[in-house]
Amino acid sequence: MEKKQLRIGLIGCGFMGRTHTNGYKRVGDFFPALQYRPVLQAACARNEDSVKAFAEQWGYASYETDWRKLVLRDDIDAVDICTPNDTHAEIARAAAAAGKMVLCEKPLARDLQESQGMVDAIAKAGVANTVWYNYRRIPAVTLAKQIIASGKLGKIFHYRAQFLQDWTINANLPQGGTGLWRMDAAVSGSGVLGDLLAHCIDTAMWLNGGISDVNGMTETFVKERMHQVTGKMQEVTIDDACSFMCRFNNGSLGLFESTRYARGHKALYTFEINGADASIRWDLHDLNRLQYFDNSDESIVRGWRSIHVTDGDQPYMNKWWVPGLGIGYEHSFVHQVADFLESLETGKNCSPTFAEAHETQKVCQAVFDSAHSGSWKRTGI
Ligand code: SOE
Repeated sequence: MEKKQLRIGLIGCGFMGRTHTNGYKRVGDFFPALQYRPVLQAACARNEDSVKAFAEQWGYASYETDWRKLVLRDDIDAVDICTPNDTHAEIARAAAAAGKMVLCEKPLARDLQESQGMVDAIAKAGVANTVWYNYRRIPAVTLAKQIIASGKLGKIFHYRAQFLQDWTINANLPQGGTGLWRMDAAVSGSGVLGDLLAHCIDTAMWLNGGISDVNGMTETFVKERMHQVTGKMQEVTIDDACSFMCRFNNGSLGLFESTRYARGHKALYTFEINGADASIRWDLHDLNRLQYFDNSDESIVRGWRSIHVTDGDQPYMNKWWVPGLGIGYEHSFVHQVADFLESLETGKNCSPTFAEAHETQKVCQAVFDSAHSGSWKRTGI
């Protein structure tokens, strides 16, 4: 069958540029029934040498050094934004106005005002859109969603999540500039709140519904760092650590923690949900497994089951190898591409849309406001 082309214009050729491109390249081989096929039409970054090298290495047909030119090109159907957070809003608005589909890396924006503008621009243009909260599409996490939706957990009491890293403990690590823009709040909007907790919040609201009230705290452990761009010692304005407690609309209580100061942890995302009848637990370092406790099991064998989510009946797994053989982090991006392409066939949204990611932004904003005021804040969700 002749495939319909989806010509991709990728902006930003760093870590996320690679994960997304790998998704575009792999999807056709592993999801052959899809009607659409991504075409690597153009890559874009400011530095000509590096974008040229990236385009050659990954197989893009052309490259640009100015994103404004890229979003206006007639031979681009979808713009994929993999740039630092301070550019997401402007690029997304321009791409939508040019009638392009828009895929955007998380977090959607630096703050609520920016993300609202993006949601409005997308709605006005009526273009297909999605935000890369990739962890939803790890099969064990998608299975958790299915188990919860089936009602097996019963009434939910608790939701607990952590995202722990340790890469900024060294006080001599500079801030700002290439590779370190996540350390500069002017560019990133926030520290671990937008970078790590946003993932936890996205998964949590997908699994357990809206978060209504939050009470948060933040800390910046290293107060000054050399800024790579200015060459000067400057105040650090990101949150190095951020935790919050919250209430969900379904009556359950939540506890969330993220930090870049948990020595020994490189990227440990975990969550646990406790219901009246069953509990679920997941750990990124053992991503093919879902831990499941079902209180209705016969008492002599009752205990935590460790489900190896690699069977063809389980989400996405009939597309990969044979039961028992695991997959990895990169597959979550392949799955998101597959779901986006499928959404173009069905006309249904590919979740999370910009509007859904804006809800995550509302929680982040409320946590930020709470941490700065020392009081509970409503999210408005
Ligand atoms: C930061 O270190 C980071 O790469 C985040 O930006 C990603 O979103 C997260 O998935 C892993 O950690």
